[in-house]
Amino acid sequence: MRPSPTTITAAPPGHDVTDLLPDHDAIAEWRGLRERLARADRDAAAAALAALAGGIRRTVISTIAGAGLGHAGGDLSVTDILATLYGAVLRVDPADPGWPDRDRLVLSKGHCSVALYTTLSTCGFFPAERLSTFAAPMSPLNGHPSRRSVPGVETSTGPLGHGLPVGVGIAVGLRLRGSAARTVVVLGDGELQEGSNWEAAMTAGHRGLTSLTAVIDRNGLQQGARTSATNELEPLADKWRAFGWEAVEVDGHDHLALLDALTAPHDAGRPRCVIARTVKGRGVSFMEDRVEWHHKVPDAEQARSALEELR
Ligand SMILES: Cc1ncc(C[n+]2csc(CCOP(=O)(O)OP(=O)(O)O)c2C)c(N)n1
Repeated sequence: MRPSPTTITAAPPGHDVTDLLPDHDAIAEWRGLRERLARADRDAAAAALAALAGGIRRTVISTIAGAGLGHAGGDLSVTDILATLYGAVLRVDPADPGWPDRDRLVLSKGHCSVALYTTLSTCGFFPAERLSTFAAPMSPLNGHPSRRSVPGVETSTGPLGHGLPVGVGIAVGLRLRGSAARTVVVLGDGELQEGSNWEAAMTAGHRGLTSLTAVIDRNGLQQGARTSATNELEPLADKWRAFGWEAVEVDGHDHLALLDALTAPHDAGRPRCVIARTVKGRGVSFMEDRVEWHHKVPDAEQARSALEELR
């Protein structure tokens, strides 16, 4: 059994609390992928992004099973969104995570940190071996991401409803500095029931933040219930449009549809909302669209079976 955090006085061996160093081999591999994607035809690009997402999904399952903690359902629904963004869209440099003109990604549904950590380590922001320390005492890889301890994490998140307001502030700040960098905020659909999102959406529309994109992981489930049972969100696209945004709906597991939605030029003066229709637990049949997998942890046999399906 893991000791309670209050009994820990020093970092256990192997759990370094200092900054994580970039993984140069993984960075080189990721750069190669970006170059191949830039030259690839659409079929080849789709296959490369599917392979990237498949690897992330498998690591998500083994990381959660190993830690005995995590949010498998939401991690698996957001994986294709993160894989497309980091594989082909965001201008970031894992060797220089603080590059001032980098694009910013805010994972507002911070409970899905394992999907983010796995994606970041796959791009070389830090070595993948460190994922095995996820949620262990003194590990920088907390259950919710911290911008102070993990390279590539732009905003500490976990309390739902904060990512978009912070993302609006980031986008305004970048614009004031004359930077062309984009800000992308990935939100859960259940999270949209927090009113702060709509204040932020109103501000972004009013200010015409064309450098801001919100991506909604529209899996229809939240913790313990369907979003529609708790507080109906539809007509969701119309709501964003009414706040001065352009809104598009795509299949959130179709990498090319995501790529198109995330790279098309914005309408003049409007932020964009991409409503990505997803399946919670995507890729693992016994997790798909099952509310209990919001934060249930697979036992050894379930993890084996999930990994088998994800091969
Ligand atoms: C302000 C706040 N209230 C409650 C929670 C607890 N909580 C964590 S995840 C979650 C459900 C989120 O649903 P959704 O945004 O749809 O995420 P997904 O289904 O994609 O995992 C809740 C209520 C929280 N993290 N923050």
